[in-house]
Amino acid sequence: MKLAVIGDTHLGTKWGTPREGDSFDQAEEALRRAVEEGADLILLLGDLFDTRSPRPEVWARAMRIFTLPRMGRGRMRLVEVLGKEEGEISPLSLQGVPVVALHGNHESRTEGLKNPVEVLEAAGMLIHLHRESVVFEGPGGRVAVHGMSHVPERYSKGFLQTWDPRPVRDAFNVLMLHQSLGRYVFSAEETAGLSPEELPRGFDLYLCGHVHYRAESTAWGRPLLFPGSTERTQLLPVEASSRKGFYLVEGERYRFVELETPRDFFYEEVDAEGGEVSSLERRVRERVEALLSGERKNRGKLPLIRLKLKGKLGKGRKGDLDDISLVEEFSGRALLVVSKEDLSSPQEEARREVLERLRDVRSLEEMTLRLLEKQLAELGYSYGLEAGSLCTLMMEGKEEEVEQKVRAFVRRMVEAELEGER
Ligand SMILES: [Mn+2]
Repeated sequence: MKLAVIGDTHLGTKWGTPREGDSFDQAEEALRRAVEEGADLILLLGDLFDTRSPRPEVWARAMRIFTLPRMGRGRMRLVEVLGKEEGEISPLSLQGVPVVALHGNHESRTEGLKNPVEVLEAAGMLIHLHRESVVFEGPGGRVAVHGMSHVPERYSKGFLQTWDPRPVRDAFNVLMLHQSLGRYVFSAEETAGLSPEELPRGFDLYLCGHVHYRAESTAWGRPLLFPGSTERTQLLPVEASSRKGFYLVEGERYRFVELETPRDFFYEEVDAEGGEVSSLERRVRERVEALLSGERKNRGKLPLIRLKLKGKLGKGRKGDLDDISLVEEFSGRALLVVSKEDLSSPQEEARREVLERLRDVRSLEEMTLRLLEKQLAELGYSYGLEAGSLCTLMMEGKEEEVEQKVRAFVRRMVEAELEGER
């Protein structure tokens, strides 16, 4: 029995740009090749679409792609459904090569509203799982697919625990999720609510979407696979160094099938090295020319080149660097994405310092407190009068109490002065 495992396809991403066809080309290739390779079941790990309400143009292209497995040669029979009402499963989705899918964070909608993956289910294109399981039987035996669609990271552990999926006896058990998992996260800003050690044990294969780069790990001694997205969405260095594709799994064995449709992607960092804007622009041009004349895999599409400019300009402002003209200049030969966030200049540096100092003072209350502390320190008498508590009292509107404290403080101060004179 052969399973095809496809990660986030993000259909419709980059709509209205020269890259708007990419997500469709790659999803189409993945599904078509899964069918051609003889997959008995296709598993989609969520974020099929880039948005929760795709436009009709995206739907039209998506429908043609999801029709492909319906026309494949199917050998699987649905034998059991757990947690799901059988009426939700269209007989059409059991024809050809069945597709079982999760929805991802990009498709999540409020409870009670239909998300686009559920719409595909209603159209008989696939079976949608959210804390539910389906069991199929084919020539190679039984396979039980257990799936939890995306939930906010802080709930993932709890939702998984209350669902409490159990492996089905005498079947090859697959557990699929769309979450960050331990050190496998979508981005550095995200913290996983669940780690691979916290996954329930006893499954033969663990699959996870959401993470956009391909990764392989283990959970309870079994493979834990992250096929990664079929489309490049983040343009990070990790996406430049890894290929896009999907997994074919047969029992204990699995292999990664590389896609041929993705355009080449290069990630380059160019340091200003204290030079002028014109010299940085010249170095950017040289770097792009070198990439364009170098080794390429897909010459049928313009390559995507992300240029991360960094370091400090000797003079001028980074606004002087005309990235729009650069993008234009190469538009017939490459798709350039220029990021200037990590580039700085003497002027911008000074402005950043002021902003940082302002950020230090987090609120008006804090500013008041600082002033009060400073003035008390200048008086040289700190005992009996603590700026923090005075400030709190004032904020709470207890001016009378503040006045009493200050009076008592002044009295003690005067007494101390007199004491000293005696
Ligand atoms: Mn995604």
